[in-house]
Amino acid sequence: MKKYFVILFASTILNVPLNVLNAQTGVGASAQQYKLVDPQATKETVNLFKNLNRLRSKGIMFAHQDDLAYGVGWKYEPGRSDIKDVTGDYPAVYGWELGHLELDSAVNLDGVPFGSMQKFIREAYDRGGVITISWHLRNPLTGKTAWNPAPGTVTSILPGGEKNELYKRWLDKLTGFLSALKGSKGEYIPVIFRPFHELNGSWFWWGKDHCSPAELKSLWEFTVSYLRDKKSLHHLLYAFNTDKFSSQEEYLERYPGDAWVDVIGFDVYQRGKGDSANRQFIAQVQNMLGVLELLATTKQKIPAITEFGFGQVPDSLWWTNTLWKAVSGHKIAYMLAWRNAGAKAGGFSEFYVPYKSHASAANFVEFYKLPGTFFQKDISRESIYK
Ligand code: BMA
Repeated sequence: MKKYFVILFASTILNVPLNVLNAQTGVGASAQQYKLVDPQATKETVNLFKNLNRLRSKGIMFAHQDDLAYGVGWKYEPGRSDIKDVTGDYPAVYGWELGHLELDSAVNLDGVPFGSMQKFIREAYDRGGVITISWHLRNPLTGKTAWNPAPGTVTSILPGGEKNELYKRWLDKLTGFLSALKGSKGEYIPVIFRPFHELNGSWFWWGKDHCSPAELKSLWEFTVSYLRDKKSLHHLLYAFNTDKFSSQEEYLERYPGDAWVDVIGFDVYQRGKGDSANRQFIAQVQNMLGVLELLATTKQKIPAITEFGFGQVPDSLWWTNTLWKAVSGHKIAYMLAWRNAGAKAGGFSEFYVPYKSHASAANFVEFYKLPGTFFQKDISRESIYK
């Protein structure tokens, strides 16, 4: 309080705008100042936004989906992480997935127990890590998976639709999960929530061919308003993300508007192997990042690569020779590598970061050592919730 009055006094005497003094003293970073979706966002949430924005001019945080739960050849070993096995350090950002929470299942669609997930989230937050959450929620109209589009699904869950009540019950379950995330002082753990991802593709029920831009925007607004205004959740940053895109116009086609989004991103995967595929990936990512950064600057949003990967990383130098060439020099906050599921049914192994004996592990260590890549130790030093 006292400090605030000193600043107020200085502001009046020196005729310096309050927000400039506040920024310099670290007092009172507010949701209004950063134009967050949630004007009542908690202090830790505002600070997370502020620090993601500050740090993006210094380096890119490395993120990994389900990092602490399992890796290639192991599951639920306390403290273990494939990233840590290879580098000695954890990622800076941790991605988690809530599919099947809506079914009251004890485990998510990939078998991760929701209780363990909450413990992993607290553990990562305690060492200063960042949390982002996606949700491959089932199709509320058909009851089938997120990958089961059916005409009319989106309108069915909007107000007046036959499944609106069901969707609200699902959002209540989501609220239950999110409101259980608390730090040691009882404060809520901020979460970058990333609903309806890859919405310019057509593989999910909320995808491009299955609803109009206006319907998607209504769904987005309804969801955010419900969580923020009805359920009073104030520890979320909202991430909007597309799949690959080729122009700003395409990127913004389904953008719900600046008042509804805090983080903007896209998902991108390399598919082909070899020099020409690498060059194509670099060019494609650079083009998309150009659009994203411009939008982030004009709209005052946080830009990020919300998912990426090269399945099984079949190129031992990919990290420094391709990925780093694609992203270096770009001021994005983080990039999230998808999950190291390991062996799946049918014998196929799914992973996007190296495990200890993988051929790209040595190159990943080089990538880790670059001054422009941030992992857990870099981020812990920055106290991003303060
Ligand atoms: C996909 C794959 C699936 C998984 C889904 C949701 O890309 O990894 O195996 O079920 O994400 O996590």
